[in-house]
Amino acid sequence: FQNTLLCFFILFSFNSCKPEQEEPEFLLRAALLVNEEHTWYKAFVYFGQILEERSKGRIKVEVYPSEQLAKEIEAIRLIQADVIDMTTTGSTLTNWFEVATFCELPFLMQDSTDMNRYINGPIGTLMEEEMITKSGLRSLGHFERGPRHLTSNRPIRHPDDLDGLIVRVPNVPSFVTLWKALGAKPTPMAFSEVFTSLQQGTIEAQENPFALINNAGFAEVQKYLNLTGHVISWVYPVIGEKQFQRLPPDLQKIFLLAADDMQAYEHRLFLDNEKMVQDELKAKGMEFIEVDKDAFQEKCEAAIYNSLSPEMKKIYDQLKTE
Ligand code: CS2
Repeated sequence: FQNTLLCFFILFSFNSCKPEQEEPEFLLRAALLVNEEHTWYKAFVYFGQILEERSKGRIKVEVYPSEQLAKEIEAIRLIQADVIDMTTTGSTLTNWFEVATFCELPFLMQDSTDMNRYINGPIGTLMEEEMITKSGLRSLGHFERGPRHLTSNRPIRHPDDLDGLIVRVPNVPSFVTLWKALGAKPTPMAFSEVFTSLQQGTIEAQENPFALINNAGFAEVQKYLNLTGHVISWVYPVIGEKQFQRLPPDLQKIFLLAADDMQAYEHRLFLDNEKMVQDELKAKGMEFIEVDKDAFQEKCEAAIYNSLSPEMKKIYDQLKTE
């Protein structure tokens, strides 16, 4: 609640700072968890530029980085409450509908070919439908991410090395199941709290793709990058369905085409960036550790499967045999 108040305050004061500027017909606010250097942020800024151009100034986008406006879960709630309009999200949506778990289910996908098959297949369609009906959000495409890896201050080569390690995870049930099964102590926490918590030692480790590890400056507080690659995933840039429906048909068309262009733009940035961020992380002193991936997978597979509802188990079995 406090955050909601703060958010109203920020929005109000931002608006009242620029009375001389004419208000666009549609002002859309996006709350992102990444900072200004990350490809998602750059993609949203690009989206705003082409939308403003193509709508002849009728649509304007404001992008707020680093969870300044809202943390992921709050951002979803604020979009549902029609206070803000857009964000990026993925398996956090499992808190609203279970099928979202497949965006980031550990050891489910092997590579981006699998990923695209899921996104463009029946499971992707179901996810986008439930996103609208169960969480009031509309997908604007997807941003592919690199594999998630574990960072820590002692090398982790095998699940036995975890031994109660306190690992921060996003607020997503499958991540808790995974790290518990592996022998760590998973602690769900918003992304913007991770750096300070690592610094203060209330958590000892976290897991994310290279780009986000670099973006958040974790190299300053974590020595080892253990190449667990436990999750291959994507996130959805989203807008509130209410907000989308408020746009007249001509602007909806412009909006959806611009969203496709945003996705293509982000994907080019992502591919260019992937190798570069690894070099940067090494230059900042992180040591890359090869891990026994099979041991990780074997130790958690049953627990993850058993945590799924019967309906989700059916989908899982189907995905695995495709
Ligand atoms: C991020 C998120 O918080 C994090 O660690 O990597 O994007 C995470 O993947 C999500 O919560 C997905 O919804």
